[in-house]
Amino acid sequence: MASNDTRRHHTACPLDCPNTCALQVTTEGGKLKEVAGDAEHPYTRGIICGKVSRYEEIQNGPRLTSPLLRRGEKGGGEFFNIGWDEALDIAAASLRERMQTFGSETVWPFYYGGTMGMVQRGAVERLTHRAGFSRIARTVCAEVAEAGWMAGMGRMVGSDPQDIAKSDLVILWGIDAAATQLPLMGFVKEARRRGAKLVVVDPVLNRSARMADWHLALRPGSDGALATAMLHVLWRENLLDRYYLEKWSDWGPDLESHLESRDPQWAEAITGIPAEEIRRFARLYGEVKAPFIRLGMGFSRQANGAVNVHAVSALPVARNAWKELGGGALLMTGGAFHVNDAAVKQPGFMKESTRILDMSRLGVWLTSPTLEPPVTAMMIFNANPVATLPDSGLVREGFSRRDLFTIVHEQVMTDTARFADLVLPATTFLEHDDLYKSYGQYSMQSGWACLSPTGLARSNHQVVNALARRLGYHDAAFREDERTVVARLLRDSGYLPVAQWPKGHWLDCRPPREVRQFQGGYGHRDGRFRFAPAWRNREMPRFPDHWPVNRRDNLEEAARYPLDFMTPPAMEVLNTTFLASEAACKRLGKPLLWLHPRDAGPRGIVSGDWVKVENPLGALTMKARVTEEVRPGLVVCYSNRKSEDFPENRPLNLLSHGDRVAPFGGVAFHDNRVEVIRVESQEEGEEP
Ligand SMILES: Nc1nc2c(c(=O)[nH]1)N[C@H]1C(S)=C(S)[C@@H](COP(=O)(O)OP(=O)(O)OC[C@H]3O[C@@H](n4cnc5c(=O)[nH]c(N)nc54)[C@H](O)[C@@H]3O)O[C@H]1N2
Ligand SMILES: Nc1nc2c(c(=O)[nH]1)N[C@H]1C(S)=C(S)[C@@H](COP(=O)(O)OP(=O)(O)OC[C@H]3O[C@@H](n4cnc5c(=O)[nH]c(N)nc54)[C@H](O)[C@@H]3O)O[C@H]1N2
Ligand code: SF4
Ligand SMILES: [Mo]
Repeated sequence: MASNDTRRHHTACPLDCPNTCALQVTTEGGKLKEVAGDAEHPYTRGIICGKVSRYEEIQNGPRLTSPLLRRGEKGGGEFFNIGWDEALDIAAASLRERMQTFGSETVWPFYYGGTMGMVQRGAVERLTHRAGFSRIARTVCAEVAEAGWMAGMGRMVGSDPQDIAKSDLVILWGIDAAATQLPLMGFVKEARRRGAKLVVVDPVLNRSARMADWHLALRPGSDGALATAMLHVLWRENLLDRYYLEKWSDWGPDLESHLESRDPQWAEAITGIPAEEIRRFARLYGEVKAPFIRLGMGFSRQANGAVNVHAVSALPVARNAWKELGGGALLMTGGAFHVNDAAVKQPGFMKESTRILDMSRLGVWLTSPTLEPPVTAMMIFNANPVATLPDSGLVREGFSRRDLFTIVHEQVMTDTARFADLVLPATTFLEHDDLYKSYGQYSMQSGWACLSPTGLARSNHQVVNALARRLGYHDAAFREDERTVVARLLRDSGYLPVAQWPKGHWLDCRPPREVRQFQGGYGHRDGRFRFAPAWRNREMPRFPDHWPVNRRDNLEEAARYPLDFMTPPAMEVLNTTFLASEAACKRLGKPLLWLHPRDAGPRGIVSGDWVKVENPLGALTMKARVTEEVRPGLVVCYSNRKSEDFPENRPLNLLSHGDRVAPFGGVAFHDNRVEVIRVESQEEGEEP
């Protein structure tokens, strides 16, 4: 690619974002020139976010270009360059030594969402299976929302997001689509041009709520109460589809007697929304033709999140909102892709079942005196756990352990890479091949490399294969290239090879309308939606309800730490991806604590003051932004953040507790409690 020519390439956005946008990339003389949305893709329609349209800030930005070996203290971030051969020798020797002393499970490969490409993301699993390393339960993001949706529906599909354009009532529920799902908003705007109303259910007057016709600013963690009271109204006012419920659900007299007491008055006390407003919302929902609820994962990040997601998912069922195109609901689309990724992960390599460690409890595992065998080596791909996991004080303590050998494969220097013994430079999606499904729309896409690797960067796939061979595993699976794996994965899954896809770079995987809109029943064996889910956890309420298990329901803690604290995603970054770019950080600005005048006043806080935000896990100092955009009693700091952003040199998740969320684990990132105290200025306070 040495010539000076301009070329256009198709690929897909690899980031952990439901849109998985189809991209058109222009390169010139072997350099990235432009990243734009593909106008021909029916969901992307040429619209992508500002983060990725400025991808050159990462691609040509502060990239890691060579393997690095730690020089100073753990976490000090001092390294020197070494070659790949030496790096792989050191890695293999360190792993082997620990495996001999403690057994193979002492090694814990860890990965999450840096790239969502199926070949790169899951690559390390085949080595995990082959070597008998500890496995990972990937719970940090979708676990709770998935549990809530699957409990009732039994299948992870939903209405096509493109059909939002045909809806007459769009409800964004616990999702800040205007910040996190820009392409989706195109369809919302189209619906509104045709007369649809937009309702946002969110404790914060977020970007989406500012555009809405109606904003229901409920208390965090009270969505179950709101949805249950809506069911009450639909039932009492004969807005149910009785025929549909009879055929495709377990609706019955027990549920009706449960709903009896769950009226809007009851929900007002829990949600903080006036009963009359709840009644009006339920009627509107029951009376329009094609209401579409886009459920976000935002509202699942609460201790009672699964119960709340289930309760909201019951609404389209109750009135059969699925009947018309443009109606229904969507959480995620993952169930539409029947992928067999054995070619990537090689589950057959696992001789004996090895233990599975929950990623969200990484801090606990690394500091546990009793875990047997202890984790003494980690290999981290696609993730920045020091910043993104809860209880980050404990995570940091774990990574500081002298006896822990940590390998981090990264594109840029991060909070986590700083704690590595060995840092390996990673390619970007423009430099490696992969195949992408999506969790927010229904197409599969291919993405081939269009640039040469930067410096000595290598892909996840290549690093895994090279390391496997150094460890003495000579299976054919550790010799194949990425395209071969893509081809095999497609064949094993029953999909056409990429070269035969009718639309070129993407494949329409949309399930038929009666499947995605549940006109032929739900995913459970009896085909019925479950208003009474078979929750594994017996303490969970039998029917849609309010489940008071959140931080504020622990009265002792709630009294000492009187404010709810949430850390929803910021528009300018994607988790911590882009935080390595100075320009992106500038756009993001310094961390701000949003608090309501009613909470600021008694604490003597005005906008621009320095405040200390504290709870039993720690304290972080940031500036205050006094605003009515948050509810009284709620404070918010947009995420995610690196340690450097705070004078304490600790990441935002210092303040996030890591308690497991029912029923299967996951993190209640938006369910924390804090107290806020004004502190003397550390520098001239300017108005944020
Ligand atoms: N407080 C708070 N914390 C949160 C959340 C929140 O809302 N609030 N959200 C949570 C959610 S939803 C999620 S999904 C997690 C995300 O947590 P993580 O998955 O840890 O996400 P990122 O911080 O984006 O880290 C991804 C890293 O992978 C690197 N990377 C990208 N591509 C590649 C590649 O091809 N190879 C390799 N080796 N590395 C690559 C990037 O440079 C980046 O540093 O964070 C969670 N943390
Ligand atoms: N710009 C940007 N885009 C992103 C990300 C990012 O970090 N930045 N992260 C990506 C990732 S990994 C994911 S998983 C998705 C997540 O994206 P979504 O599924 O869209 O969810 P969020 O946007 O995280 O939802 C955040 C909203 O939930 C609200 N919320 C919090 N608690 C509650 C509650 O109890 N009830 C209700 N009703 N609302 C509540 C918050 O106020 C906030 O407005 O976004 C992806 N896209
Ligand atoms: S909106 Fe999401 S999928 Fe689309 S380009 Fe931006 S980060 Fe990627
Ligand atoms: Mo996520």
